[in-house]
Amino acid sequence: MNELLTPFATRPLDNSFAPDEYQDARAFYDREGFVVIRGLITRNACAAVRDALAQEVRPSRVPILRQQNMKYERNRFGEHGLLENPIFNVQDLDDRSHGAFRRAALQALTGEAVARWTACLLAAPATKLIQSMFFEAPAGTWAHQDSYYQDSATGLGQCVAGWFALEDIEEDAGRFYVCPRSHKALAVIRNEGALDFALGHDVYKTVVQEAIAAHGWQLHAPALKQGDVLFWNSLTVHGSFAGGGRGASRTSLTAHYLADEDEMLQFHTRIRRQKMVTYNGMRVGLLHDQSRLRNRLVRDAAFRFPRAYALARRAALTALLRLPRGKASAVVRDAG
Ligand SMILES: O=C(O)CCC(=O)C(=O)O
Repeated sequence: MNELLTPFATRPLDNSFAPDEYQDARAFYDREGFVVIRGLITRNACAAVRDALAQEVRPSRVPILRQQNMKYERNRFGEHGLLENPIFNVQDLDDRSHGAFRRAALQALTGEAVARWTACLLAAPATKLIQSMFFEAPAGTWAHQDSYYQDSATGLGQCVAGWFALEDIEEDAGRFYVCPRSHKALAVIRNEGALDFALGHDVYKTVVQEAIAAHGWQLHAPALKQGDVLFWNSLTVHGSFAGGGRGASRTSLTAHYLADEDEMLQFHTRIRRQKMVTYNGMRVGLLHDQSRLRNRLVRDAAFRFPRAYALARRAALTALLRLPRGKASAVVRDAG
């Protein structure tokens, strides 16, 4: 197990709060860069996502955009039968093939209790969901600040994300970790120059590792039970551990939220406007909406010709990230 001992390890309840402890939890979040809210999602809501996964997602052969490589892939199952390629943006899934799963996931991510918490942590009257992911197998996600990929156009650090445990997460299931207080201790590592996403992503990952070592940060991975949500700031360094090899699952969703009137800043470069839908009264941003024929044609081409798609995507990103900053931030694209 690669989880390190942390100052919190002997006081495990210190980082977690009940769903009505707004003031104390907010103060903790501001200071530490994360907070755990216990039992925010109902057991029924967690079960609904797991059931739809079993009945609808698992048997499907439809290619889906994946979190780890931004490629359209069919489901891949490991030796223990867990879904190995995490899903990127559940809200983009096509209702015809994945409607029950999409609805159940959005129900969990946009429910009233969650909306109250994201509003509290962002000190905003209302919030919107701009990005999400779904995991079943351990992912071993590299340490990063979300800000490098997306953040708030109003100000870096004004985006909050949540890790939603849809079952009890065992110690060797590839737990999610944060580096407490890193949101204040570390200057934002910018998505530019030798570190840019198009050509310098691996350099970026190394630089984050070096920052963790240089600061002597502990990787703090709270034990999350079904229904718990860990919220963190877009400047907080975080990632997840590799699994222990026993086949323990980490069925979970993550989601990133902004104040409703804010816009997504992508790659520290451009404001990325999104097509918005409303779910449960919360606005939800789409990026690759699979209900649109045009996006399904792109998906099918990307699936059939993955190398050509990856090259075209990299060329487009390189062009965008190498534009002078002023010009790039003026690039405003409609998406969805
Ligand atoms: O749980 C994981 O493996 C990574 C999640 C994450 O980094 C994110 O949602 O930003």
